[in-house]
Amino acid sequence: MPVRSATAASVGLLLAGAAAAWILTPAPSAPPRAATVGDCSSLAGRRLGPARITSAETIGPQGAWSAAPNERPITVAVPFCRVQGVMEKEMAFELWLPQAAVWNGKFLGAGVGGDAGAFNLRDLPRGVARGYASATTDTGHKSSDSTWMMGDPDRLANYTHRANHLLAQAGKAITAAYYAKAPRLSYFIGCSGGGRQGLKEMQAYPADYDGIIAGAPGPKTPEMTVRRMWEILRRDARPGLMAPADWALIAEEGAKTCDREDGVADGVAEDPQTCRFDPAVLQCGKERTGRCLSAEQVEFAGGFYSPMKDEAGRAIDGGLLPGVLVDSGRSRLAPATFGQAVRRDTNWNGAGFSVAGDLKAIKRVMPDLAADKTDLSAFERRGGKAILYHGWMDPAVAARMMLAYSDDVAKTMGGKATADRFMRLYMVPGMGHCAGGPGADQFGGAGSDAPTVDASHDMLTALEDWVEKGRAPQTIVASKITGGRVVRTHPLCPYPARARYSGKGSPDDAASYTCARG
Ligand SMILES: [Ca+2]
Repeated sequence: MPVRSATAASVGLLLAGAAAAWILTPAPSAPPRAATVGDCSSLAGRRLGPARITSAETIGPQGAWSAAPNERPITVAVPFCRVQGVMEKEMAFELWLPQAAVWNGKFLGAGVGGDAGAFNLRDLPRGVARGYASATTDTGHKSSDSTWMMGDPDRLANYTHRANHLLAQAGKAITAAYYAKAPRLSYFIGCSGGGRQGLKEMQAYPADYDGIIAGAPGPKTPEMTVRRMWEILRRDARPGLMAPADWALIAEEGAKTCDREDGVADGVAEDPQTCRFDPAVLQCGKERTGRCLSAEQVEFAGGFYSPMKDEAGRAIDGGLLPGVLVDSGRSRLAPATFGQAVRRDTNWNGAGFSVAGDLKAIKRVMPDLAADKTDLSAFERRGGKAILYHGWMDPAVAARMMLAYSDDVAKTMGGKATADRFMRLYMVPGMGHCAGGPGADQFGGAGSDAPTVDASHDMLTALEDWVEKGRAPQTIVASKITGGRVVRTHPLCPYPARARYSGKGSPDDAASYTCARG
């Protein structure tokens, strides 16, 4: 089995941290030349599907090549044709085409997280190395533009759903022109906002992709964005009440309690849903000395773990699981959404925000932001297959939202067994948002190959086997990599199964566990 060198897969790019100032080469003035198979430069200037190609150049093998000045360099092992272009007015895209002799005959769309505005430059080289024609879009704005959500309904629609649908059309058309042959199969991969894009493709454009991997997708993104804003305003209203160490204490104690409850103290909880943890046990008093919280802190912090309620007392979400660290990062997407998209105000300071009112408003101005459609019969009828995954310890996209969506799909599609025929969900113990945390977080989801590339370690390979050979994915063994070495393996079980420790062997070895239901 092929073993590849492990990469430290921080998916920072997917979290909208990357500010890729992308400068497109102007379209050449010369008329398009007739294309011949595998002739890269002949693509420049052509219009194919919804795409206008602005640049096409061969990138040769080299040790350190950067797609943009502020992007991390990658090793180019095999040459590829780099196509850059625009769809409609402003949706920029990249399509990387391996040489015809090594093309696997397939197309890969790579999603982008956060508020997009950048390219997924991790899954592009990964796709090319596997022989895929691989494409990504910024969805129509640059992350350097901090006011892109102001007022333009087209931009909001492109971001919420249109850009990736057009990417599938453009990418397939250019791929077909380059190889003189249409791709036989198409796949999509993404996490966070990129996962939401994957769900959206499956729900709204079921003919675009044969296989989809969607990580931490946040089906109910409007509700989730309201929670982020609600959290920010709630914290701002009580400055100085909670130090970072206080939040950490609650998360650590919660995680410790839930870790032990699954029968093996290995640093991660198999299923924190079944775990009971009340932050009140941390209240300073006779029984609790040393690190402890005041009654006021316990009440305040506990509110973040409870379901968020609207002004009429109706629960909008399921709250956070014990052990999750309340996210101290300031989402810029939530204030931009409610300031710019809803109120058309770049200087909005939170005034007038209400859970019920702003939830209604966000659904009005971004009607396609939610990716919670549960009738997936069109996707299923075409033979489409989907693998979803989610970190149990995700502070940004609550795990309960993922479970609820999975259950709702099963209900709509006629039961869990029917849904299992085309969709599997893997909950990842001890993993945060897309990656990171104490758990084993390398399994070939979005961002990088697993250290072992086969169907029982690498999700993209598992999905290929499902689509192409009819072999449904089973247990996937995730790895934890520290200092370039695999230091721990752990089985990911198809939900609702969970890993059970056999009672013997190292808790850090996947072989010491079996997947079981209940
Ligand atoms: Ca445990």
